[in-house]
Amino acid sequence: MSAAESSHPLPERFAEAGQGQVFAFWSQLSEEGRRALLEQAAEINLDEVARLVRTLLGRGAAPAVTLNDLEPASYVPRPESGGEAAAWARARAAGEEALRAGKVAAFTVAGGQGTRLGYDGRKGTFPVTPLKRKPLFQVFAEKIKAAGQRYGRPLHWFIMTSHANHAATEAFFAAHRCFGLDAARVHFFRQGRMPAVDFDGRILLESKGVIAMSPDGHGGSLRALHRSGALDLMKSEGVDTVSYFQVDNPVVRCVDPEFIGWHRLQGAEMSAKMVSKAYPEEKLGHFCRQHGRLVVIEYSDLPLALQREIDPQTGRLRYGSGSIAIHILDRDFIGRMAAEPREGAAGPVLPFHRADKKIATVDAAGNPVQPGRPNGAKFEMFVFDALPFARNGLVIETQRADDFSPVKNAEGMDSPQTAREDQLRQYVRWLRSVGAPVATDASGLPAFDLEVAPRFGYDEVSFAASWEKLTPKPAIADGLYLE
Ligand code: UD2
Repeated sequence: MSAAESSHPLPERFAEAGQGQVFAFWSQLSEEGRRALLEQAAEINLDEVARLVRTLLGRGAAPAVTLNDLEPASYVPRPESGGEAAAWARARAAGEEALRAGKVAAFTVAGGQGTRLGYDGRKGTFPVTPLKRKPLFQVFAEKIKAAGQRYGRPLHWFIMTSHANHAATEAFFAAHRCFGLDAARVHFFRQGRMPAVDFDGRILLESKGVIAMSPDGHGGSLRALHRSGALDLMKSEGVDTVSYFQVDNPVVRCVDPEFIGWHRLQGAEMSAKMVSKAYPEEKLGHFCRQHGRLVVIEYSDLPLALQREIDPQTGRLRYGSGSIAIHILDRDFIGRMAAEPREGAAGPVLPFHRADKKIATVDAAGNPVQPGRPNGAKFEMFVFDALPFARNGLVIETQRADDFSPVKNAEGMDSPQTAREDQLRQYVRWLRSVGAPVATDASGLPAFDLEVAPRFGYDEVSFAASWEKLTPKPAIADGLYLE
């Protein structure tokens, strides 16, 4: 052991925790390599890793998700599906009031790896609009700016990145001057990471001096908001309500007054939007009640037989209430959920999920190994696992067309093509709502391209307001860009 190693407490702590292999190649590393390894090692909470190994990997480990005592959760239906219109109007008014008072911040999780889209972890830079090919981040930036103008209070926007895409994300915004937003109100922070372990619970090295680390899941956003100082900043700015959405969804309403209003009027600490699943196998979480608490059971955890089960009373899917990953969270609730658990300490703890993966590593001699089948596990937290801990957790219905068309796959379902078509259909609906005729096919698609800039309209209400002021009205034709 070298002088540098013996003088540093970390290698000894790892050895005591049975993780000494992390420093197996120490003597072969350069000074810089050693510093980098120590830095990585310092990110790791060894008690937490030991707990996860015991509870998720150990013999007799309890499954992370159980299905006993499960029933569908209730939700607040929209007026079109029988909900009370006056209550929705009250919610809208309350949400608008909160926006006018500057109490709301937007929050995007953009730390995913974007593997399915094949876009190298920088999904927010993906060009997504039909005509102008604006990237996802620009779409959100313009919606957030427009909402700030509408309510007379510019919004703060928090963006969670990963270690892999942080620098590229910041550079992208800098190159585009934050797409017209005040840079002082756009905040980037990196999410946490977790080490991958083999099936005996030993932390894996990716190479001799690099630990195999991966993002800790979007649930890690709660800790990262706290750690980065974002929660303190919100407090000093009078923000108490956080509007959470994913980077892959161009049609999302980044701050939806009805949703914000329902959350606040119901005194909820966390709320979620639901849509009816389009088909039983659609890859959405399921809103359920379990042991009296609101939970989301991910599509991969709910057996297909249950996903396909029909409720005989309604003739519809029994577990048809799908989570589209749009939430409102109270700032103080995030703070409570963000505490990293200490062994044996009480308090709410966001659970980790285990995912078995093929993890590139090194053998005992330090030679690279590319496994052909899973050789270890990664650990991730999911933000919706905070719901059961929330006081008055709430689910409201939304119309899919107004909130959800994700870009996940290169082709087919949930692809750039489907998102493009859904944006076009949305513009057509807005135009028709103000009486402008647009010819479409049976699926609502126009025969030509058009686009509406968020500053002209980012929902039906803001679109109608701009349209009314527009003179003369433009011809609805190929290439129409309303801005
Ligand atoms: C997510 C939900 C699913 C449904 C669907 C809607 C999970 C586990 N499932 O499925 O129930 O709501 O979305 O679109 O979330 N991210 C990070 N850091 C990470 C991992 C992910 O920031 O460590 C972000 C990622 O950039 C993206 C979002 O979280 O914005 C969703 O991640 P995903 O694509 O892995 O989730 P998906 O599509 O399996």
